[in-house]
Amino acid sequence: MARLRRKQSVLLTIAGTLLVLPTVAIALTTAHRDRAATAMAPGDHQHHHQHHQHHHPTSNGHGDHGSPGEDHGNHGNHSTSPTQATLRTRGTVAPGQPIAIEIAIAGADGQPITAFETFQEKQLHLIVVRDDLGEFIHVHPTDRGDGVFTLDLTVPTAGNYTLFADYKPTGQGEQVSALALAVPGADSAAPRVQDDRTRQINNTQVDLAIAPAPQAGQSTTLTFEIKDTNGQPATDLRPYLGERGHLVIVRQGEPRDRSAYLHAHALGNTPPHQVSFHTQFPRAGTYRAWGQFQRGDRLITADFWINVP
Ligand SMILES: [Cu+2]
Repeated sequence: MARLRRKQSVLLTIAGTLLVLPTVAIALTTAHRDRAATAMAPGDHQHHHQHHQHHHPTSNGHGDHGSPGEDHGNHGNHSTSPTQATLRTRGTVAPGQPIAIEIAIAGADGQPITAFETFQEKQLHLIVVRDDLGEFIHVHPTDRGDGVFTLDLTVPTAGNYTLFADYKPTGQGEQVSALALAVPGADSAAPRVQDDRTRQINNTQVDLAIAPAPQAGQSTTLTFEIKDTNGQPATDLRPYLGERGHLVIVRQGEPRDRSAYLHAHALGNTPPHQVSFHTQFPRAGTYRAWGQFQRGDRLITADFWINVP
């Protein structure tokens, strides 16, 4: 990753995937001092592909490979098409100030995808995580209507970030695209891994229980208990984005593709102050989980580190 800073460039890596299909990946590089928008030319795919592979040397079986054209040739018998997402930034990319970003969604044929299903009240959910898991942002870019989503994104600290765009083109399943964004600046302090299972956020206490104990490849259930700091169960939990809560889990380390991202859906049949999520950690590693819950008019984000052997 330090390689990026030495080159003083912003690397924008684009990986669009379908859930079970191999990833279609595109990457492009642009000098960060270039204030002009960087457009992707169709012929650029091959040129930048090698750079992308270099950046993600440990792609797994679902990892990044091939240009959209190659993918179509190799997997043309699938009934749905993979999508590709392209990240563009305008202006200066720096911490603490808005970064104008555009995320363009296209089909394998390169044509923009303009129709998206609303799920969890939005058409695109964007989870922004610093690659050492030190920062987490959950935002919803605006659909411009032409296959491009826009947002002014402010990240608090410098570093290498991955943007996980979660969306459903109409008639297709949920898709997750991983997009890399390098934010130049002073090195950020590495986050402290805490393995306790209690968080206090203002007057709210959130306890996490995981049963059975997490293990790579095994299903497990994460249950969050939301209480007042005096121990009384919360009675004012409301739906957040149409569900009892949201849970995003991201794995530390390479590869920074969609395989690092887990998004679980809340189960319905739990007591009013508990929210449970069923998930499976696909591989061993260090993960960080962010549970988000609406208490009255306040959004609570409770984070926990999870070591998966
Ligand atoms: Cu969202």
